[in-house]
Amino acid sequence: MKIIHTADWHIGKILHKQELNEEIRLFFDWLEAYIMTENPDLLLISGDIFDMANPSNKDQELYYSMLNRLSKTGIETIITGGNHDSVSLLNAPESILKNMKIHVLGGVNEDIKNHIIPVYKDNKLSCIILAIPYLREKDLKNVETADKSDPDADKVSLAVQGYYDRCTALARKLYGSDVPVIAMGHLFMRGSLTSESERDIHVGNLQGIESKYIHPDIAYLALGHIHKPQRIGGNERIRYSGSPVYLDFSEIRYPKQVVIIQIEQGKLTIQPMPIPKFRELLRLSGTYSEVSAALDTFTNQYPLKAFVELDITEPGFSLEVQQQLDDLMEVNHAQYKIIKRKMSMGNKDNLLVNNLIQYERMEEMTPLRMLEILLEDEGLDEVLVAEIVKQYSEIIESMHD
Ligand SMILES: [Mn+2]
Repeated sequence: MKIIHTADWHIGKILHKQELNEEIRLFFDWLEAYIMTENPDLLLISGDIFDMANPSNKDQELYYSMLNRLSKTGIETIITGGNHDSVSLLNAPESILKNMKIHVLGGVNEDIKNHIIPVYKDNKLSCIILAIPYLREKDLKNVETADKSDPDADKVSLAVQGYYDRCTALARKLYGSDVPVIAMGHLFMRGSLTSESERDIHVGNLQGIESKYIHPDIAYLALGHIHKPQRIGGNERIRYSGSPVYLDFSEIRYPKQVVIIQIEQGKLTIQPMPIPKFRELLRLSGTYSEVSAALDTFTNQYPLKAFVELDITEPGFSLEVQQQLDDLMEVNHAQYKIIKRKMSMGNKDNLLVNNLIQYERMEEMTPLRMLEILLEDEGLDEVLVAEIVKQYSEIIESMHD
């Protein structure tokens, strides 16, 4: 049995006013072609299907047409909701998707049996999937916590552990202990390396969940939430597949991938599989002339036009440079598009000018970041700031539910 693990598609994501659906489309083509050649049996998508809880009709069209293509390949698919997803939006087509071998679990179901999916190959039970979506605080309220004796453990970690333990135990009870259990999750694990494109990842759990809380019977934990592909704590069995396309300039240093899990006679082999790069995200910094020289020699090697971020520092204030930069932003170049610019001229004596130039970044700021700046300005104690930010994030998060 062969399984593909992916997550964090973020259909509808907009980066500095630019849609990223073109690269998602190319990823879908690649994924479909891979499935047709390699014939995997199962596809796991661990949350954050859409970037927003209320995706546009166009974004939904992209999603459903992909589900249709997946169904035509014959693969079985399991989709769980992430913190960006609307539970009811994902669940709405549940009954029709079931006929297409697509299971969708947008949120926590009252009957935990619904989160346990046996997967068969040639009429033989091959593995059991614990299809667990993003766990919201309200889902964890009534969970029997696993180990009350550990004084260092935080409540969220214990409740998450309790929930996974309950599902694992029920899976064992229903299907015996001979087949591997594979769990899905949309969690923030302790020790994971984040980028700038995850939104409010620390909600309810600042430290993240330690891998020791993951039940030893879970042979593989297919994670979503963090966009950089990685193992947790050097552990092969706990992995983030990462997002399939670049969602932010902070992600440019690492390659994108899906994870392939093979099960043979109950044994797992885990292998990352690189996804081709569809678009270059290029960060250029230096003086105006250095940056424009770099742009002059730039050659795009990827199917889509490169997106460029400029970070320009000039030794002194110059209207001429300001004008040249404005003109550069307007150029419709065949190889690249400048989608973001930062500029500072001189230093202390031009503080006011710099503030004015930076002002446009305000519109790119999230409300959370503004709150942080405000609190920083107030000179409040760090612990208090963290607590206010956490409570604020929880309120915002509950509004997305
Ligand atoms: Mn995400």
